[in-house]
Amino acid sequence: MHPEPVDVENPFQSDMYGNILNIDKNVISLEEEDPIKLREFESRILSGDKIEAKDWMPSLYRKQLIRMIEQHAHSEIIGALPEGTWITRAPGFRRKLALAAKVQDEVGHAQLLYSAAETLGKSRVEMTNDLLSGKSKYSNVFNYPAKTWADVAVIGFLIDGAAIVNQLANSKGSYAPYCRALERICYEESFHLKQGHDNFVYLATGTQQQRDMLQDAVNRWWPHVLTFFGPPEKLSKNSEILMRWKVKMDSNENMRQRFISQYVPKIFEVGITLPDPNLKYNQESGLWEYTEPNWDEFFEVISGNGPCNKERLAVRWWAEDHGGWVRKAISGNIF
Ligand code: FAQ
Repeated sequence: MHPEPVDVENPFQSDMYGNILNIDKNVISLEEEDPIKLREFESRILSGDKIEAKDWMPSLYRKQLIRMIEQHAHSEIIGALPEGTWITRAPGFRRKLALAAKVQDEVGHAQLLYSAAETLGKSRVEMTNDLLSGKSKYSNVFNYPAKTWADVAVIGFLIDGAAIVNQLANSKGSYAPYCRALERICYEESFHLKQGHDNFVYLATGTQQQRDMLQDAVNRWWPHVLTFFGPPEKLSKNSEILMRWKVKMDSNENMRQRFISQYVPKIFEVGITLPDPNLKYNQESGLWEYTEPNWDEFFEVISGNGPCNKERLAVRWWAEDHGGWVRKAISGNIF
């Protein structure tokens, strides 16, 4: 039985900007916004200016940013879990140290991102509640199991690689607190990528058993890696407004193409294949052709019905349950 969601009056609720709002109720359409303020806001964005937390912004910009940054923060926390289960079983002391440090970094990224989202008026407690209740999403890829040590190599190389493609682009975006967090995160992700690449190449150039294990992990993860960037345009309901406001700096498909161009050659270079007979570079269009991932499965997974959704949230509930006394003790409210 799950405990009640934490109390939103909890003293750890952020009020550092004094603007805790009922975000959903306060969202108005663009037509209802003050047209002069809206025009000024959009021309600032167009000129490459950054928006700070206390600047005027349309309520929809605020809502969209909270949704996206919060989802990103949850992804870092939940993303630590598949790899985290391998810390105790890492092959050797150095691999164990590197993995433990990487997993800690991911949790630190969540901390940075929750802080960035808090600047927009949603408290950490509300975000935690929304993760626990299943209301908020997190990256679909972390709802699949890390079955072998090779999965850790694939996550470190390909998922971190995908994350860098997305985050490097978006760190040039319009909302300053998010961009500052992303810049810092990208430095650390680049190191994770080196760790993942080293692990990947080591297995790819190892014994037949190691190569087979890696190939199996790549076969299982490849379709999910492609979905990491989100659905194609026709299914992407948020992209248009987010690109107009330079929160997302490119479309989901362009980010996916960029990733494929950078990483497919690196995978082939070490003799690993990809489980897609249609994957090829089209010289004429300058784009990669590939088998469309199963978007029905993707939407099922992000609706809470993936292979590991329940298991992942159960860990968060456990942490909530067992960490409550620490929050109470720090707040002085121990009874
Ligand atoms: N997973 O309209 P769009 C990491 C949802 S960081 C789950 O295109 P949007 C580090 C979307 O929310 C992990 N849901 O959505 C690490 C929307 O539903 P909603 C993640 C997804 O927001 C590495 C619906 O589909 N990175 O991995 C996904 O414009 C290794 C329609 O889609 C970020 O969060 C998905 N993949 O574009 C950690 C970066 N894609 O909310 C540990 C910031 C879409 O309207 C180990 N986020 N949906 O009900 C973004 O750039 C964007 O949010 C996208 C999605 C590109 C992910």
